[in-house]
Amino acid sequence: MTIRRHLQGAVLLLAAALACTACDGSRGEAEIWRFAIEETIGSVQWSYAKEFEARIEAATAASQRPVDVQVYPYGTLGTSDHVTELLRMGTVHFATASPGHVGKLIPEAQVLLLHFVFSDDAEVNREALLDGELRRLFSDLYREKGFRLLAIFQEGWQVWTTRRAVSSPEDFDGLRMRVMTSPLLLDAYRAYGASPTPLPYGEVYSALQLRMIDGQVNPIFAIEEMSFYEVTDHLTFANHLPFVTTVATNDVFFAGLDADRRSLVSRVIDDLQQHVFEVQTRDNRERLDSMLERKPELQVSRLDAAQRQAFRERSLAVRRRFVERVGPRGEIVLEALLDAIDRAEQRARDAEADPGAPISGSVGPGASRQPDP
Ligand code: 6CS
Repeated sequence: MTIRRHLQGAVLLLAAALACTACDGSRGEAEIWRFAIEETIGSVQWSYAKEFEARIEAATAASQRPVDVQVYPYGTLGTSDHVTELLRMGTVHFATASPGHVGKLIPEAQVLLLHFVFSDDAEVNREALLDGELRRLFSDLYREKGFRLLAIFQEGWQVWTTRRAVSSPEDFDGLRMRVMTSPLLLDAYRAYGASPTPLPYGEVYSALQLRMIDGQVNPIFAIEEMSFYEVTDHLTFANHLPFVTTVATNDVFFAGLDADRRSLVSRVIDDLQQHVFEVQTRDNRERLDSMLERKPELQVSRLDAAQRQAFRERSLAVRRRFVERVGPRGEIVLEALLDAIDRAEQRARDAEADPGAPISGSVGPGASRQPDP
């Protein structure tokens, strides 16, 4: 089915849903906000969107026009690309937009796909993704495409899930690795000698089962709920990249809300940062255990410093490739990300050295710029 036909179908589906809502007297006055996510029911994005729904609906329940947030999980409106297009058209009002897919439309967002740029410490990365300058740059890029950026957050370490063991770049030689559809991911895996294959999320399981691909990469919670572990044998933590997503709203829709509703959205989104960090930490831990219970023969390995260094060295050329592909604005966002990580690492070091000291914002070149991981 073409994207256009699929979108027409999705728009008809939404129109029908809206008509039914209007038929329901108790809901006739409700203002519908549609939130589409790129993951299935039970995922990290699902928890995020459902919490958004609960908080927005509770806050507006007593008002003249309560808000009814409707969450559309992955598949109900098509692939990630379809969801992005529906957000652009204003058919959905809120959506998650992962750089692994939205990087086709906003090439600079692919900076969040570069390997071995982030800290090894998830708390540091959380801080860095809240950095004001980084977010200002991203906000401008999103505005150019008709979106308003609301949040950037991580969902856990990307973990390689493969049929054969991969502890060195040589092990990737010729390996058909499924990647999300942003072009930079082709460079990222070619640098290791792999043969990257872009596919939508919904096609990964059957591609692994049919041996059209040899591996894929995703956080643990996704590997569990999409059952990728059933059709692979090795899980490898290289901690080369956290899975990062963004949340956006349609700019025209958002500008049309009254000031109270806009600040309610901002408040809820800010509060959800902590919520989603806790959800992803818990889900990634618990689901590794549950996968191992179901498939004890699964081989789980964590690369050591020397093994990571071999991958890191290969990955450095991809930073240059990113700037070549994206141009001067790519260089600016890369610098901003590296600076944000440096600052967050410095603050973490200061806090460790003197736990009682006030948090400083001092900056210095940190591990993200150094040749050693
Ligand atoms: O691999 C993917 O395509 C998807 N993975 C996750 C964890 N979220 C959304 C994304 O589209």
